[in-house]
Amino acid sequence: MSKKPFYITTPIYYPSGNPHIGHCYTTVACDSIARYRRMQGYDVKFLTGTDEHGLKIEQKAKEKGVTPKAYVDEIVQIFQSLWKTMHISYDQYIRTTDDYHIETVQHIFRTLYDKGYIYKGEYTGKYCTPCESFWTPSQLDENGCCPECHRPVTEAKEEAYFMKMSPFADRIEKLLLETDYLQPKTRAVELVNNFIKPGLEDLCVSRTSFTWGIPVTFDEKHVVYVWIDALSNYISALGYQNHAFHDFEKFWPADVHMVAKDIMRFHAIIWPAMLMALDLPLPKHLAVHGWITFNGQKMSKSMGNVVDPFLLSERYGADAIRYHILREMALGADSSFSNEIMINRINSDLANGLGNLVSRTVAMVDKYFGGTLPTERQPGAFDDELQAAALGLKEKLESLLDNTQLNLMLAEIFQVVSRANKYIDETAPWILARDDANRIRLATVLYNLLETIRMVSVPLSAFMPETMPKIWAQIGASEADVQYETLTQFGKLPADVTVQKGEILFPRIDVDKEIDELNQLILASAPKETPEAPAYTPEPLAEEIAIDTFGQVDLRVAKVIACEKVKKSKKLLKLQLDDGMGGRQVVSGIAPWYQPEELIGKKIMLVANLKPAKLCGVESCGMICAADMPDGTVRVIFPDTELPVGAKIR
Ligand code: ME8
Repeated sequence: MSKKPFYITTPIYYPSGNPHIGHCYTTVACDSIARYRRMQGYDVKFLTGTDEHGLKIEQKAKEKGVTPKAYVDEIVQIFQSLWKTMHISYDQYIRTTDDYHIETVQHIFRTLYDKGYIYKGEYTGKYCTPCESFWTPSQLDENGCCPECHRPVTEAKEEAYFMKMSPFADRIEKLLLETDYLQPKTRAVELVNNFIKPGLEDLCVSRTSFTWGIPVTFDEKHVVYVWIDALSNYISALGYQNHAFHDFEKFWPADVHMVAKDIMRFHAIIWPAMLMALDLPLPKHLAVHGWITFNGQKMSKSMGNVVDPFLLSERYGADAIRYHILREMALGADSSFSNEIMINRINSDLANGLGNLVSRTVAMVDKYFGGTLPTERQPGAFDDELQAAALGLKEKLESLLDNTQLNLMLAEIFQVVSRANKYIDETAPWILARDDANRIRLATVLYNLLETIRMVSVPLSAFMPETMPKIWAQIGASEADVQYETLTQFGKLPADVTVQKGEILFPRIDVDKEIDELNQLILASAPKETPEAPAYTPEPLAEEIAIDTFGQVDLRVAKVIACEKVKKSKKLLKLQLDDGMGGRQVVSGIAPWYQPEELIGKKIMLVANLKPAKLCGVESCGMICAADMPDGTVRVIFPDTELPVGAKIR
């Protein structure tokens, strides 16, 4: 019987800067789904790639003095190397500069024109260059800026092609409100109210003010609007209207497009309209997740140094990072990233939970039975409960997977891990081992533990593909023992299984030491004041003086690179500052009024020549300026963000 096809896609990312942890989230989530579906026996196609046209790329390339193609080629390599590091098992990597994609886009544009859905007109309106999006005045935010990224928009007026949207409005409204296309559904109402109810406006689908795009074949001064170009990737990759691939019949419609909320509108309205206009079936699901935030803002390229996925996976392993980001994000909600939360989670779930379960179990089989269990069994208390937990997993996971609730899948799996660790405490194998009469019971307990490890490791291999084969080697599981179908069977490992002690899977991390080291690394890699910025040499520190006059105090601008609470203190925050002079640590009594994340990235005023002191045992080299509010609270003084770090305040 031929396998059922399953087609899943990430967005194609802009190669306009290095990939960051936000890109990792979508890609790792899709990878885990793709791996799970493959395990279930689907014929999976997993697509990712890069969206390489548009004004933004053209401008960046110009700034660097290279061609747009040379510019994107370099960044695409970094994306691909990150996906290798993160064990992303994509089946195809599409680049919108690939010939076959260009062929498809040109064909789509022509077809929509021939069908009368695209017409020529004049565009006047607002354009957000970073988002490559046109907006009507009513869609702008309260400051007249882009409603997505809140940056200023520009006035645009030019001859342009438009796509009629109104013929599709009713069908799109039904798609959003009456089907389960959009996951989670809560977002559908918001889209309908904001974009469809006020009247779906025609979409400007070509540009003439720049050239880095796909030319309109019948009017070459126009290039195709980057979103029409980009969205088409999902079908050009299958060979729709091109000669390179022949998978369209097999894989279309897609089973899952996964994106974050910033680009939901394009996938929930424009993409369905394009497909309707082309008379093509619509994708089955659009899974929309929230943002990984840092400092309360969407994690973006500029924060790449604070949360660099290459650095994190080098220190903790790609699987730990994959686990952490998937576990933290609930579909639809944002998830706030912090190194401390990540390290604590690695310690609690992976080192103490899973890692400890495997190493304790294998060590006991080794110690009490020389590595190979005897075949006799003696069931006892707690066995049924453990088995039921392990056997119940498959059904729960499948239903969560259908709703793209990956965080809950991991929560379910780790509940079984906890159950198994509890079973060790309940059955106390070390006590059983004291009396030879308990030998068979002891072997049964250890076998049950090995089986439970096997049964959690199978679904976990979709999420942590590097670690599970190591576990299988340790618990003596063969390839046949870890097939997905075996999840219905408790007792698959051979009765006389032989274990193999192995490396520690997730070494425990010393949180304080690690955070300090990370901060040092972050500080070292922090972009110094941009080289293009006017050169500025901070004045040397003033000599230490008696404290009379204000002028004797050396005040400087500094930037908060990292910040965390001081343990055992309700009042103190510990801040790592870039002061333009090599960096320093300051402790400040502002914890009642500020969350650490709120301060990271901000510039502050620093009393820079204060004698170092210890507060709560933590060294503080300077003081942060703050002022009292009438209500007794305290506000930090944030100077003009354009002031260079190290600037002397007079
Ligand atoms: O929008 N948290 O590309 P893009 C979570 N080229 N996910 C994030 C994220 C964050 N902080 N930041 C980015 C584009 N992402 C277009 C897409 S598709 C036809 C064209 C992820 O490089 C998330 O999936 O700006 C988001 O939707 C995508 O990156 C946008 O990436």
